[in-house]
Amino acid sequence: MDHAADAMRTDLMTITRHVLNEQSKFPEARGDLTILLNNIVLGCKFVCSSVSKAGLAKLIGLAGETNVQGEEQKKLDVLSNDVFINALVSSGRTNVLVSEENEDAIFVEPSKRGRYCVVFDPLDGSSNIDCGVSIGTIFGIYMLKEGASGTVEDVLQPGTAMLAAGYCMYGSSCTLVLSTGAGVNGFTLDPSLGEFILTHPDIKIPKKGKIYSVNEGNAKHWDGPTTKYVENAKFPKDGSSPKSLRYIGSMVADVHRTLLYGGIFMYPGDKKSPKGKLRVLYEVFPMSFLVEQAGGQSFTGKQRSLDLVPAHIHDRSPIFLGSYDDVEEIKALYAAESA
Ligand code: AFP
Repeated sequence: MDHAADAMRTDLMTITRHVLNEQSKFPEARGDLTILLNNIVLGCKFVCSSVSKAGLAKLIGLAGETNVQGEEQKKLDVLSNDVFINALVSSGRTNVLVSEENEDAIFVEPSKRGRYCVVFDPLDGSSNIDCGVSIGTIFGIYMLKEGASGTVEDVLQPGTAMLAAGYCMYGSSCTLVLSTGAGVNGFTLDPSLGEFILTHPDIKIPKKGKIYSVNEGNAKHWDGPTTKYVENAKFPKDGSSPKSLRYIGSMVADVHRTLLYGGIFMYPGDKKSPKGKLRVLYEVFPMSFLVEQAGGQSFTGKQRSLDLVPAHIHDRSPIFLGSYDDVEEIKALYAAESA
């Protein structure tokens, strides 16, 4: 980033301005999605500020612990969940919410209800908080179907029914990546302005990458196609260079790198956990939506990830996402196995 040039820049594309521009392409739009997204952005700013102060404020620790002043402290993931629920409900535009932190779906009270359902993981990768590794919030947005009253069935929809999805990464900078179904854009929080500024317009994932990203500690339990893919990545038979391995263990950070640099991110099913680890509604779907919008692919080992229909709000699925050609390769290995 050219900071000197930045200081001179006077025409800033903030996320609000960007979303309003998108809205203006739909004359029938009432601005509800814009208001909802604004509230999500507010939640992200709040969590970003809490994450960056976590060490200082002693926010880290077990939920219910007390700090040196004897005050009750909330663990960061509990705090983030409260922040997002409040931001979403107070937007007056939501109906059914699903959070990674809540066992059951949340039904917004009638006076505050709107037309949107939001699925989210308020602080994904929270086991990384204590060592300062990037973590993030992931979200996906559905619209209630015509005549729907707001039940759990309204969120048990395939990923193809999602209207918008995004994540906010709390790392060396705070970056929000968003798609409302017309490409993917990345915004970086300018702390001095308190605004997310468009810094990564129209993100396109490279068609083929040089990186694979997976928890290799699980290799003992992998199925044939995953094992073969990783073997080929390390010892390519076509004379190409081996791929690099990068794995942070924080989905937002691993997917963010994959979007920008290309390659493949995998959390496969294995003999111990046939459905893998990652949750369909608020991890697999939003990230698959973004990767497809950026020109990549997302596959479960059996089908396109966005075609899944979850039976329960916390269902899991294997996932292979990233550069188009790299996902083609794993698809071919699964096809060969079932042939
Ligand atoms: P935590 O929230 O428990 O840290 O889990 C993070 C996560 O859901 C996702 O962000 C990572 O991609 C994945 O789990 C890492 O899982 P492994 O630790 O099993 O590799």
